[in-house]
Amino acid sequence: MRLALDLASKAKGQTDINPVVGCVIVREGRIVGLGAHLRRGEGHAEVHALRMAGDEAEGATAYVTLEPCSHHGRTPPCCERLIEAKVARVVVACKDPNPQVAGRGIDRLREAGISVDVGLLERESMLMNEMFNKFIVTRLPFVTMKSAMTLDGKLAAKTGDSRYVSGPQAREMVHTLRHRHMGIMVGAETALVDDPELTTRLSVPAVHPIRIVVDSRLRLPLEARMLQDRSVPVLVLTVEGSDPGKRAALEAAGAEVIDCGGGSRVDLKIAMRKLGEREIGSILLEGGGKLNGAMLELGLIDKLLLFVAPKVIGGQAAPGVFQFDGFEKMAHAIPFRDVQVERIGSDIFLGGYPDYE
Ligand code: AOF
Ligand code: ZN
Repeated sequence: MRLALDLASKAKGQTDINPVVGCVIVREGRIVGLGAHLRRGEGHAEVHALRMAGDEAEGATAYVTLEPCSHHGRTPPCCERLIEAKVARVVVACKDPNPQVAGRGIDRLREAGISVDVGLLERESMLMNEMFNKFIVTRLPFVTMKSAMTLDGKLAAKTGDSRYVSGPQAREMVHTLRHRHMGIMVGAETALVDDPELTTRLSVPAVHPIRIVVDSRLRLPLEARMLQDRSVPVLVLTVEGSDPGKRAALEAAGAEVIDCGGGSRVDLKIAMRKLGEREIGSILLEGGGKLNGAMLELGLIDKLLLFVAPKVIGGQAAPGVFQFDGFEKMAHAIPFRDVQVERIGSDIFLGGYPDYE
């Protein structure tokens, strides 16, 4: 199962809204088949592993990181393939939360006389697919907020300069994160001040996320760097009735402009729903402070990844990592659970999940 999880983890970021899944088939103490789901619409992990195993699948044990599917999606059901191949036993790490499966795959295998064990390395498998697990049930994107801040919680100096808060190792990790999310989102302010490309730049080829700018007043300049590269879409989220001239110009420059409510500011809940409808299953939120604050206040951030650089920049006007009205009492602060801490180069990495209860 560890090997199956390992295979699955290598495909992170390339399966679209689909989960990453690995499968290892073992017979009489030997591995006879290996597989991973590599791309939405193409073979599931079990199919690849069964093909490799051929006749040796008969009487074998299949280790799968996710419950074999029971539905006809873009590909036929895996549980039927396992039954046809006469596998004797299937070990599953965790159940598939997809309402079209949700235990039916396991039931089907058992009905066919196959012995099924569920729960081996379950936590690892669930964690690996946390984005899929949310999206497939809610149809809303899983939002990971990533930020780099100084010890005094600042994203930039009072002048706006932010190159760089964190060190090179932390910055490299950010590009891996971009590869693993379907969308990347920033506020108009960040787009104006930093003029980011928002592409994935690793030492190896990688997948670029769809770029999303929250821009109520359509302030994104036509010269913005992200508009120069048309190979990756740019979505501009705005409000009904924002400047029609600017809207037409942005569209002519290749951006897609999407209305999210009729207020003075983008309704972020509507925004998440509309992005979900477009099957953007995961979003990396890269600030700035106002957008981070608004997203947190609305309970729209699922996970936080923070790089804390051990330095102080100071400045009343220097932007803080979460800007919102705030709470009256420390007891009302939003706590984070499952907090993980690591050293990344000279920085401190902190991960966790906001608990909005
Ligand atoms: C498996 N093995 O390797 C994967 C599974 O429409 P499709 O064919 O792309 O199927 C997608 C659904 O199948 C997905 O939502 C999830 O429930 C399941 N994924 N199941 O048995 C796999 N990737
Ligand atoms: Zn399947």
